[in-house]
Amino acid sequence: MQIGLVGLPSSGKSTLFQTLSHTHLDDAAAHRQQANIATVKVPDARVDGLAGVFQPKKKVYTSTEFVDVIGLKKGDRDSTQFTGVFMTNVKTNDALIHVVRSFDDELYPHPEGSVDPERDIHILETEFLLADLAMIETRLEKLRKQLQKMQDEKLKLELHVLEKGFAHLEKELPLRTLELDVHEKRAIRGYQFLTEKPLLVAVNMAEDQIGDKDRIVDALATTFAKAGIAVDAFFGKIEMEMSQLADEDAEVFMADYGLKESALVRIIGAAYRMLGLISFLTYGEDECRAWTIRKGTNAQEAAGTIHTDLMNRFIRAEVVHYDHFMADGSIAVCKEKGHWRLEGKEYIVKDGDMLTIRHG
Ligand SMILES: Nc1nc2c(ncn2[C@@H]2O[C@H](COP(=O)(O)OP(=O)(O)OP(=O)(O)O)[C@@H](O)[C@H]2O)c(=O)[nH]1
Ligand SMILES: [Mg+2]
Repeated sequence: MQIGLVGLPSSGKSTLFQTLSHTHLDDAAAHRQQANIATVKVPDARVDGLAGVFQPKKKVYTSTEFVDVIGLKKGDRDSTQFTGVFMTNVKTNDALIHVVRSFDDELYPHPEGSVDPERDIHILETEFLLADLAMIETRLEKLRKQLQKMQDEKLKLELHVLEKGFAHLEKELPLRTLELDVHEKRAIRGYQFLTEKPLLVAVNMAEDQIGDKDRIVDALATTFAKAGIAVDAFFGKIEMEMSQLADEDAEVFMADYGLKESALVRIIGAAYRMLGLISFLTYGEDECRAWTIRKGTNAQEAAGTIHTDLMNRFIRAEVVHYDHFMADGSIAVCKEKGHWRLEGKEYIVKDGDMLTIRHG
């Protein structure tokens, strides 16, 4: 999974990037005209829980990539930077986090002259919307010409979906809220439209806004719900400091600010929910490990994420839920209590299921 951090200049993208990836960027890297990329382990306390029981040789978390993209200003969609550096680094992302500034700091003036998160969300959404419109317009022209010369069912479907998309964007609605069936979705997947990507707004707050956090987040979430946008908040300056502390120190620091989880855990959790992702676990004395799948994946497909051989030679899956296992204390007790069971290939895997694949 790859998640891009986008936003206006000086909104705190590089600050959040460093917080999430526990890296340190020098000034040049934080503002340079190309993207910073980091692979980050997805924290999962369940992997630690299993490791405590099985004492495996290896603990493996899933990972995700964060991309710190250059800042974008109003009107940038017409610039070469937008079509070049920005698009290359954003198109391939599975989801976007729009970092919006809510802190005020004279040292780093806001490019729009004042702090206004709602306006900034609109600015970026509008840039993306106009970029998608322009792309569809060009493509529609070509498609119509092609279809005059020859009849092709695939191209006809593409034309139909793009026309639908165009009308939707003209109503100032992002493509992520356009209802399409699987065939229609597939017909335009190659375009990787910006407004089609799942979007989480991360409001970068000043320390003294802690008491207002929920109110600000709820208000923005209500305003942007119809655009299919999720909203969360972080405290750029202090959370970056926390991310550089040892775990125990960071916990004390976080508690002082009333934060229950690190920015990384909160943001990854939000990204998983947005993308409809869950994790299942495998366990044993060799390795305890988390695997990411889409909600709705069946046991045979889940086996395929471990190895294609396991999918092809799938017989049954031994399944026990992590919560049951930890409460019961061992597989033997899980079996006694009926918490351990055998499931066939059609079984829909749940978040936190511990699987062992029986294969031929
Ligand atoms: N006071 C305060 N300053 C912050 C906060 N978050 C970021 N900053 C500062 O604001 C400046 C800009 O932050 P960056 O993270 O570099 O912003 P950016 O979005 O990456 O900026 P560009 O890459 O130039 O577009 C930095 O000097 C940060 O230290 C915050 O929560 N409070
Ligand atoms: Mg930056």
